[in-house]
Amino acid sequence: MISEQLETIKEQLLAEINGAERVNQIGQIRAKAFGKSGSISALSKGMRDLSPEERPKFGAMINELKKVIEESLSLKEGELEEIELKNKLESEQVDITEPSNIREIGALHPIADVIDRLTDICVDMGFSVVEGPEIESDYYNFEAMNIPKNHPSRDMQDTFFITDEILLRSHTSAVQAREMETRKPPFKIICPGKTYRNDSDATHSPIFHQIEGLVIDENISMADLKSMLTILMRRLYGNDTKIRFRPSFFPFTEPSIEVDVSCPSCHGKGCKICKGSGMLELLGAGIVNPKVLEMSGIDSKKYRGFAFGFGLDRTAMILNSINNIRNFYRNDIRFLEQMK
Ligand code: FA5
Repeated sequence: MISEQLETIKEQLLAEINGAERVNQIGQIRAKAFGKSGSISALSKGMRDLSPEERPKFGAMINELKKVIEESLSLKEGELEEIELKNKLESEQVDITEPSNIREIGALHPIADVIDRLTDICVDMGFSVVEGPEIESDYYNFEAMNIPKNHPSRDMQDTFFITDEILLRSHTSAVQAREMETRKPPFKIICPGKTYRNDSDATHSPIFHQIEGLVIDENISMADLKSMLTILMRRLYGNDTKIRFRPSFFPFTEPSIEVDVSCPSCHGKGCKICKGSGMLELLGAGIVNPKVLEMSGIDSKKYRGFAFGFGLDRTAMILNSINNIRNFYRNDIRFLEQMK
């Protein structure tokens, strides 16, 4: 009786194992055979009803059955695992000949790039970075810079006035007085930002960018200013660029200088861009006028200072050999793409 039962269970289990199509079915068949209420476990329990003489014989038959079923399960499991792996590899295959999605790489706008470069060089030299308002009062833009109302030097900068007292700042020098009023010397600051003037040609734009530098300390001299500017220009343009210091005039510095560098378009030979001179004016600078120090509450007997104002658009033109300043403001993607 038990032997018939055993044979039936064996056939059923083997048929199920043969018919299995997925690895997880093998687990289910294993539980069905060897689990607590599994068919082979039930046979083992049935041994209790046999006589002591019959038990060893059927015990050996059950062990043989267990062995056969376990071997078939393992064999089938191996086969199914192999098939599943093969199917998975085939379905997940990557076609390396497919064209890839090329991601566009952006680039900084040349002026933003110049601001970053100059700021990094100045920060290396110990300057702190400050900001000031673009909509400025007449006082900070002109009066505190020793340019009183109706003074002819106001004509040097064709300014956009909003009211009699409020204007779009025409230079970042407006930040000087704001900082001198609040800081205690010695200090070194730079202020990069937008500036506005009623100007427009190949090297002048109504909106442009400057970076203002101001150093206030004891015993400051023209030699400090010239050596600092030389180091700065060399780090920015490399050692080959020609640099020219010229005497100049600004009401807020005395003495004053202007600094020119060789023209990017003709490399010093003279062309339309540089109006035949071979050089482009890049910045104004000088020793801070003692009157400006006093107006901002700094003791001009104890402290001196130097200041400089770089034109950043011109700097970007020279670095990228661009011959028309308007290109920076046209937002032409083809122009910007060349900057990568
Ligand atoms: C000034 O603006 C002074 N505040 C600079 C200064 C600062 C002098 C501190 C002394 C001490 P200037 O007007 O020369 O100076 O302008 C400085 C630079 O700004 C110029 O050399 C030029 O590179 C740039 N610049 C002036 N106007 C324009 C414009 N319309 N478009 C583009 N760049 C300009």
